[in-house]
Amino acid sequence: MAAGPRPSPGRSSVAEEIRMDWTREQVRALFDLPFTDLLHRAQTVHRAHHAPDEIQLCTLLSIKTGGCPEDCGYCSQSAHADTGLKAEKLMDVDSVLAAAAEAKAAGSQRFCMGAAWRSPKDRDIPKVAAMIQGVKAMGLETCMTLGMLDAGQARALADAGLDYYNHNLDSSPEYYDRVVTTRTYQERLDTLANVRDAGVSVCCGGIVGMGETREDRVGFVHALATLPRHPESVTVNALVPIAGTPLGDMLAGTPMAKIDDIEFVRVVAAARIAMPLSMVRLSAGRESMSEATQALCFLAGANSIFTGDKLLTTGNAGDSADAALFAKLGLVPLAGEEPMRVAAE
Ligand code: SAM
Ligand code: DTB
Ligand code: SF4
Repeated sequence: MAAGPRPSPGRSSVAEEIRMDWTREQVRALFDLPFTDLLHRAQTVHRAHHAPDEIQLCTLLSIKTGGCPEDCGYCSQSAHADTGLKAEKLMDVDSVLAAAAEAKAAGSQRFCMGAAWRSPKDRDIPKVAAMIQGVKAMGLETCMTLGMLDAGQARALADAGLDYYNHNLDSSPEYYDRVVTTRTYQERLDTLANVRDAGVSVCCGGIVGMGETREDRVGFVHALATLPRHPESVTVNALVPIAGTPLGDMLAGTPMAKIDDIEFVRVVAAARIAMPLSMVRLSAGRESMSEATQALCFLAGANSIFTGDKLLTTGNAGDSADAALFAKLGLVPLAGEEPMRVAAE
């Protein structure tokens, strides 16, 4: 194979400052590194900022399931999909707090509450605020993902004490309208800005394996790494293909039905290098990932997972499988602080 000059993947010193000026070429060059070089660099950056054996544990709960007006092509909860999922009303506060208490007892550190909304109605905010206050009072970090927020709604959640808001860019700007047509990339960016301005920490990531190209994966990591401030948490989901969703049906039986494991690890590694202080969460799709692939993701800088046997509507690895994996790999729950949160204090 010809060994010609490669474009530089940016500076390699771990002392480099946190940069929001990554060029797309630099991110592409990271993806193009030989796998062992990429992993070495990601692990070096990781160790400069994070304890390599500590993994943050987060638990998800769907507080309002199904019947969503948006047409996200991957989602079981879209009213446009034909997944047979029954739409439910917003849960009552006590049931949410009971689920949070269970998560806390199982060792979880953050409780993430998701609603299948395009955006919350102002009349929903007091109930959601009560959930935030109750979960926080248990000593859990709180995260909500409720769709688009205007500035006032973001401030109301901040006033209730919300720690994190999850709102994903999901893919590259170019691929986005192949995935969802009922909103724009710019609307996602606007909500992220409202969340930031309200002083709530940002959880933002996306999905790999939706039939996108390598260049879309480059564009996705580049979009995250060039936000005005890196997200404190970055979720990397592998598509869970769901029958009755446009993407689940489009990819079924094709070679793209499952993302290549090594390519998935490359996305994790590129995210780690481009956003050194962020917590990188190995998110949906872990249930069908081998232990070896998950171990490679941890080596590539992933340091957060969703625990428990359910995500929002689909299955997750489960506590006993995770306990066995942690024991095998010598991993422990996060004990130290999250670097970006410390930096902000
Ligand atoms: N409705 C809110 C929104 O879209 O922002 C919050 C909930 S939504 C389910 C949160 C994220 O879950 C999506 O942005 C997407 O990244 C991820 N997700 C949803 N369905 C998925 C699937 N089938 N496979 C992988 N990730 C998925
Ligand atoms: C994120 O990026 N992944 C989580 C969380 N944010 C809300 C959701 C994964 C959902 C997987 C499909 C489901 O369970 O419905
Ligand atoms: Fe609705 Fe969120 Fe699912 Fe899109 S991802 S259909 S906004 S619940």
